[in-house]
Amino acid sequence: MLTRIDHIGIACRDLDATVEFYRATYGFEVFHSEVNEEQGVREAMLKINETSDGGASYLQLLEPTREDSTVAKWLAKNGEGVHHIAFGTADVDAEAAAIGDKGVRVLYEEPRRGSMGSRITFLHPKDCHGVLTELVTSAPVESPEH
Ligand code: V0V
Ligand code: CO
Repeated sequence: MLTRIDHIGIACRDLDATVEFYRATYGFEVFHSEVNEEQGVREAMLKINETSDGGASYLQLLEPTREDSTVAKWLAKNGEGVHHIAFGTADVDAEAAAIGDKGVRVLYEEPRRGSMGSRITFLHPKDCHGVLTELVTSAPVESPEH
């Protein structure tokens, strides 16, 4: 089951300037930031709300780290803007398999590493009415020490 919007991915040319826009305009603060070399992005997660399944919802601001990355290619063609939407699920493997069985192209054979230790995969935008769609299982919440 897909239970929430995990994040909306927004492609930008200058991460620091875009973070500052979201802070100054809306008051959103950076909850987490990292570089994902495999995906070719430097990213900032701005937490928008908590949800009931242990995950939260974020805006994911994405700046390309190299010219041959998917986000750099997308920016060159479209300019800045909404790049993808990500749905949260407790079981990305099962969801990807079930959606793949419906004829939608799943881009990765096995989910890969996403933001904050999550496991992610993508569905081809051409099979999703033009929307690059990501499926995410967030990292398990660590139980408090006793
Ligand atoms: C490409 N297309 C898109 C699109 N990117 N349509 C909607 N939204 C997008 N973001 C369209 C493009 O306009 C073309 O349509 C067609 O798909 C083929 O695109 P292309 O430019 O030739 O590019 P490809 O085929 O080399 O790559 C497209 C795919 C690629 C979707 C396969 O971007 C990909 O593998 N994306 C998944 C990985 C990713 O995006 N990582 C960055 C975020 P026409 O012109 O033929 O009609 S990383 C992330 O989210 C993380 C780490 C996280 O959440 O934790
Ligand atoms: Co994403």
